[in-house]
Parts: sequence; structure tokens; C-alpha cells
Amino acid sequence: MQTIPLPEGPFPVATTDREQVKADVKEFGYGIVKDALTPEQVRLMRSVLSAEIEQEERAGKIKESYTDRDAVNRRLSILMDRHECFRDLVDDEMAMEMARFILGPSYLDEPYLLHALSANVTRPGSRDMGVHGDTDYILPHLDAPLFARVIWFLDDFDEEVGATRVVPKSHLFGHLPVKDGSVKYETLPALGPAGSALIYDGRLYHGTGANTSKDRERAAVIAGYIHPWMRPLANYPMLLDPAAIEGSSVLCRQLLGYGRVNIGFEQPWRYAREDVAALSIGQTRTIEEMRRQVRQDEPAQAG
Ligand SMILES: O=C(O)CCC(=O)C(=O)O
Ligand SMILES: [Fe+2]
Repeated sequence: MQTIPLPEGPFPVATTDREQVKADVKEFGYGIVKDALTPEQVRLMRSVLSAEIEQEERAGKIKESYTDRDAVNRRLSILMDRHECFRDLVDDEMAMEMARFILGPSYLDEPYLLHALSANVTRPGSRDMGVHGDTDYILPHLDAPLFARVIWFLDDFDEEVGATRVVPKSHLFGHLPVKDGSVKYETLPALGPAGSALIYDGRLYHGTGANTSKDRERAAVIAGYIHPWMRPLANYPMLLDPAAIEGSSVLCRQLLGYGRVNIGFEQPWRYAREDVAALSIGQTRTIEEMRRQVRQDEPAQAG
């Protein structure tokens, strides 16, 4: 078996300096924002999450996921309409800044889309997830930043509790990870106190760590942002409780797919239920603004 060793450090550490985090993401493929959530947000999200998991367990809804090696951990795949604290995380200002940094400008300034907002809670005895990239499902490998990922820490992330493991600089390897057992990638744990957020380019090789603790859990909320021309995990307007989305920001709903506009062309939602259609967002730019944008983009597209 071939082992791919870690590159030269020093490696990114949790910091409140966002410019440093961006530099880390560029060079290493990941960075860690400290104090990304307030202690109140962490407490609320953690307790809502525990209650939701308990409820799903009682209802027998916990399913094994093909992405994990066992079913000791707990995953909840849809968080947006379970509580406002999660819905309002969708258009979090820091997450948006990092998504813009990773994905770059979008055509006609169309907002990105949220791919998914889910939770992953490791529990004592959970095995590691195995090294992967979050764009592995896009074949063949496309060497462009397609996915901006944010893992919010709701508990302290340390090695024992199963902090996410990363392969520094793997976002630039130029191919998907080899998963036939012939290659072993050395990894590092992404560390930080509860309230931190791991930011990474979806090409980065990574995976949940094993939880080797006796009695501690590690809860994470995972968000992914994609280009407006990509397909999210689900058709959210068909799936989410409209009552829980009412009162959300325009940007939040655009990120959730309630935009009726794609690359400047608006289409009515003729057959949507009234309360769902009422949440949809039409064109927010004038024709003149769009023409100006297209003219600005032309040299870049040609060149
Ligand atoms: O929970 C984690 O630490 C990472 C999970 C992950 O990589 C994934 O779900 O794709
Ligand atoms: Fe992942």
C-alpha cells in the first residue's frame, strides 16, 4: 500500500481572523473560524438537535447511511424547517463570505444554492467515515471549486471525540481520492472549541473521525453551497414546511431554491401550492443591471 504523507506545516489553526482563514483555505484547502457562533446559538442548536434525534429514535426513523461504516453516529439530513435557529444559519453572513471566496462570482450575480444542511453526531464507538471529497459524486473529477463547505462545531472538536479529519492540500491533487485500498492518506484532525466552523473547498479529502471517547458526543451541523446551475440534494420548496420558511430572508429563500429565476430568466410557478408560491422570489434586478453585468462578464468569458 502506498502512503501519502502530510505536506509541510505549520497547518491551519482556529482563528477569528477571516482573512487568515481564506488564506488557509486557498493554500491548504481548509481553515477554521473561531467564535463563528455565539454561545447562545451553540446551546440552542445543540439542545434542539438532541431533542430532534430523540424524537426520530422514538419514531424509529433513524436509518443507516451508506456514507458511514456503522450506525452508531446520528445523522439528520434536513434541518432547515425544524427550528428557526437552523433556518437562519442558511444565509449566515460568515458562511456567505466564505462561499463567495471559494466559489467565486456567479453568472449574473445569481445567488448560490444550498446543497444541504444536515447534522452528524458522533457517539462513543462511532468508526471513522473514511477519506472522501464532497464532489466525489461528480464524475469525472472537475478541477474547479464546485462546493463550499461549512462544518459548524456544536461541541468541542478534539481528536478523541472524532473531529473531522482532513488531508491538507488535497484540494489541489487534481483527482478524486483513490478508494480501492491501495493508497492510505495521512490525515489531521480539524480542532476547535464549540462555536467554531471548519471551512473547506469540497475537493478537500476529509472524513468524520472515529469517536474513541468513553462518554462524549461530537455534534456538527454541515452546510454546503453550490453554483446556481448545480443540483441540490433535494427540491426544498417541495419538501419543506412552508410555515417554517415564512419570515426568512430573501437570500435564505433564494439559497433554498425558492428563486423563480435562473441565469436571468424568470418562470412563474403555475402549479405550486399558494403558500409555497408566496415564498418564491422573482427577479430582483432590472434588465439594465443584467445587461451591464453581461457586458462586464464578456471579456472574462472570451479570454
Ligand atoms: O461530520 C464530519 O466530521 C464530516 C462528515 C462528512 O464529511 C460528510 O458527511 O460528507
Ligand atoms: Fe464529507
